[in-house]
Order: sequence, then C-alpha cells, then structure tokens
Amino acid sequence: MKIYLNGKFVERENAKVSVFDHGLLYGDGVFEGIRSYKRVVFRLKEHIDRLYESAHSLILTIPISRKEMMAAVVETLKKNKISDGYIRVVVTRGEGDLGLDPKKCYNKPTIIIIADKIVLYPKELYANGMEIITVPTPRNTPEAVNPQIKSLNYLNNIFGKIEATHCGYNEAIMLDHMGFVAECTGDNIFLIKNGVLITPSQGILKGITRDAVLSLAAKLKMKTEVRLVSRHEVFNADECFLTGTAAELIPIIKVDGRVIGEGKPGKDTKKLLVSFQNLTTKDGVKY
Ligand code: PXG
Repeated sequence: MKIYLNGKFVERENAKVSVFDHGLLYGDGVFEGIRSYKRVVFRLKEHIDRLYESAHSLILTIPISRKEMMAAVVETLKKNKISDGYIRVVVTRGEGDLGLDPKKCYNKPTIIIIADKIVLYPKELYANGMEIITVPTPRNTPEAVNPQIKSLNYLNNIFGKIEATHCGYNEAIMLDHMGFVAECTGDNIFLIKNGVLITPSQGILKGITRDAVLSLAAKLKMKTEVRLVSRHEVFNADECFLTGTAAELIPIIKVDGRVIGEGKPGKDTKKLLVSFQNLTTKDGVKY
C-alpha cells in the first residue's frame, strides 16, 4: 500500500509522523472520508471544499491548493490501483513544541492521504434494516466545537459510539443541547412521514451524502423539510434511514425499542437508495 505523505508516496510501514505532531498531541487538525465507485471519486470537490472550510475555521492554512489536493487524492487511488475504495485525507497542524498554542508549530502542516477499503455495517443490515438507540452523550454544541468542522477531535462521537456498542448497537442517535435529534455518531439521519423527507437542520456535520439525498428527493418530486426534529417524530415516522460516506444509505427499523413504520425498509427509502446508487458513479471526478 502506498500512502501519500507530504507530497511523497511511501510504503505503509514508512508512513510515520512525529510524536510532536499536534494532530496527535491535541487532535489539532481536520479530515475527510471520501469514496470512489468504479473509478469515480464521488463528490470529490465537495469533500475538498469542506476540508478547506474546516481548516479555515481552525486558522490552519493547507499548504497546497484545492486543485492540487484533488489531484493528490486521484493519484493515491491510481498508485494503489483502487477502483472502488475509501479515501481518508488528514491535515494536521504539523510538528511543534509542547503546548497547545498552534503558534508552537513549525508552520508545516502534515498532509496524509490513505486509499483503502471500509466496511462499516454488516451487509444484511442494508437489506433488513438496522436497530439504533439514543445515547446519553449530547452532540457538541455549535458554540463550543461546531459539528460542522470535521476535525481530528472526534471524542464526542467516540463517546456516542462507545455507549452504542456497549449496549449492543452499531450506531446511535445523538441529541443536541436542547434535546432535539442532531445526527448519529458518524451518519446523518432522515425520516419520512406522509411522503415528506425530513432531516435535522442544526448541530450537525453537513454530510455530503445528506446533501446528495436531499437533491435526489427534490428530483423525485418528494417534499423535503430541513428543520428541528424530536425523538417523538422519529418514533412515529413511516420510514427512517441514515446517510454517510462510509455507511452510504442504511434503513433503520427500530429506535429505542420503538418499531418504525412496518418494521422493515420502507418503499421511499428503497427508491432513494436506488437513486443514490445510480448517482455514485456519475457525480464526481473520473480517473
Ligand atoms: N455526521 C458525522 C458526525 C460524520 O462523522 C457524517 C455525518 C456523514 O457525512 P458524509 O459527508 O460522509 O455524508 C459523518 C461522516 C468512519 C467514517 O470511519 C465516518 C464518517 C465518514 C467516513 C468514515 O466511521 N462520517
């Protein structure tokens, strides 16, 4: 496996960063998870734009242009002969002296690109639907660590994931600080009620898959609502599903013990899934 590390390709065993890298010491950095399908990097531009926007919020200047970053992602896929894969782009504050002040760093952010595979949930759950719960840890407040920043500081989500798996579930709903449904630990959430597609508006990572599904729904002439969502609404939805680059689109059939709709993947969910699968090989950068 060839890893892109600061402009060079190195073997996996040589792909190493300093123990003084502030990405490791403080979680000071940003990342993206991207998928390619049949030699098309799905929504690459959108992912790279989000990466640079996350970095901008942290006053982390990425030393290469967006165009060069996109080319580096494609080159990493080609070098590894991957046509269907998962790409992890990481940019850290780089090496520095101890102390959390980014000014202690040597102004040389670390850039890493890994091209590999990812399997998130067992295949049968995509066909039969998955059961999830709500976990006690609330999602970070936007005033503190805005969930819109895809930073290397993922402990909030990891807490949620630990609580979910501790109870025997793969994924979980995290609420916002007011008790509204925000998102899952690594996925966005959608409901369908009376033919209307509904997804939370705030306190979330603005998912690229979420955005794709909202556009597909509009094309399918489905009404969409992006707004505050309560757990009560989730419990009483006709259909529910999650979206994410790693998860893609997975139906949810039970939430906190409440059966959703008929307790099996719903017809509109299936329709959106088919449209999404058709989109993945079209909406992106070919290589
Ligand atoms: N919310 C959160 C908190 C996420 O981390 C999403 C929503 C979905 O966003 P996208 O843009 O991917 O549709 C994510 C993304 C992993 C993994 O390793 C997690 C994500 C992406 C890739 C890999 O578990 N989460």
